[in-house]
Amino acid sequence: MKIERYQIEEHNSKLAQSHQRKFEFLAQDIKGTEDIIAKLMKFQIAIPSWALGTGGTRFARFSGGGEPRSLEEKIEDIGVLHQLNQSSGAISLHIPWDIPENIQATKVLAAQHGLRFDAMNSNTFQDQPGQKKSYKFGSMQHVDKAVRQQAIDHNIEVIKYGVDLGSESLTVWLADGSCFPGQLSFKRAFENTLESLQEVYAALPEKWKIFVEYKAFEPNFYSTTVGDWGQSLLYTSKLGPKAYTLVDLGHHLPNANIEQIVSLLLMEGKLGGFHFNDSKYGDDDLTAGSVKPYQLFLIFNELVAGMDAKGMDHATGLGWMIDASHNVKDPLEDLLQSVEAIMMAYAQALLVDTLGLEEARLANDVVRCQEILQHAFRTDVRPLVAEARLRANAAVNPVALFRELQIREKLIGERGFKTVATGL
Ligand SMILES: [Mn+2]
Repeated sequence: MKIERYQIEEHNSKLAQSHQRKFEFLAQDIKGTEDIIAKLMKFQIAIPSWALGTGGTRFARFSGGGEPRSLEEKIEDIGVLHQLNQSSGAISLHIPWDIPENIQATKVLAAQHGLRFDAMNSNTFQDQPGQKKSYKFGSMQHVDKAVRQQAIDHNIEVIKYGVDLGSESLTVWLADGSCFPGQLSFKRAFENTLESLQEVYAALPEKWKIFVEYKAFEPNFYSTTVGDWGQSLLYTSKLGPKAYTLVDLGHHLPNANIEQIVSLLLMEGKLGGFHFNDSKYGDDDLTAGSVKPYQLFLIFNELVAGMDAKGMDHATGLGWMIDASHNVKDPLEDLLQSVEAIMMAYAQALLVDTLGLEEARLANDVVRCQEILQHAFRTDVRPLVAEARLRANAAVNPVALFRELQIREKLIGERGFKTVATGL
């Protein structure tokens, strides 16, 4: 499924007048509009291969129609998203859910859709068919070296697939932990995990990064072996310069100050990647910006400030990815909404009067600090983000065009009603 260029142009010309009016009105009050638009056009967010189908809850999964049945169809779906917004130019693969059968063909297909391969994701949180040892009691933390070795070997295999595809990073998320007090020694679990990670680290090619993702808890957990940013930072500091902490927005305890975490990790040069989603309670994997858009803006404000302080390129300095699950929405529409919300938070952060904020902070002018931040947050930046899309030959309104072109109906026509994408 590919969108024709004229279809995007027709859509854009219908909206041209109203868009132009809104954009010009907004641009009058913004300093450095062209610079902001250039940054927005460069910023790309990787789409995870597992977010293209309907996700499951702990109890059920209600699959939608026309879901991708293979890695090729997943790449095609992200290609459609990228055509619509020109901001989703990367795919993040999960092994073993998405093992490429023909590496060369997979690379060619991705290139045809303008996509590169972002971080590779390993999986030691499930037992796979034919697997010798079970991860029931953990993987890298396991008391049995043979289980740990299996987890290490798997991660090294994932790196090899990544090398072949042109990826340059590995994300490790472990569901290791315990369900009951006394079940494991915290110290031994940490030491075993560190030793396992060290073996994976040793297998990283030059230029590669390893991201250690943390998560506060699973619903049945008593302890988590990589439970918060402190534990992740401890692992990544001990591992070495290629190891970084990855922040997944949904992996914190309620009310955690994520923007502060982000700021300090950046200060230490240890923030590597980001997983976007939103939640009301914990790890709900909802659409980015759908519940707490102000928090998303505050996080971006710290990201931009921290990256600028270190002279990092916003687009390439960190790994940007969505990690979400779609239970009631069309996954592709949901991903378009997530990308839009991320771009808006980024655009708002670029509007912040950083010099004024710094002055106000040093003068203890708390009111002024709030005025500056909220002025940026309350600016309707949608025309700015749409202008960036327009200039990149994407759609002024991606969700509207997705519906106008009846893309889901066409995918159902091609793939059928009863399709289930691989993943959770
Ligand atoms: Mn994640």
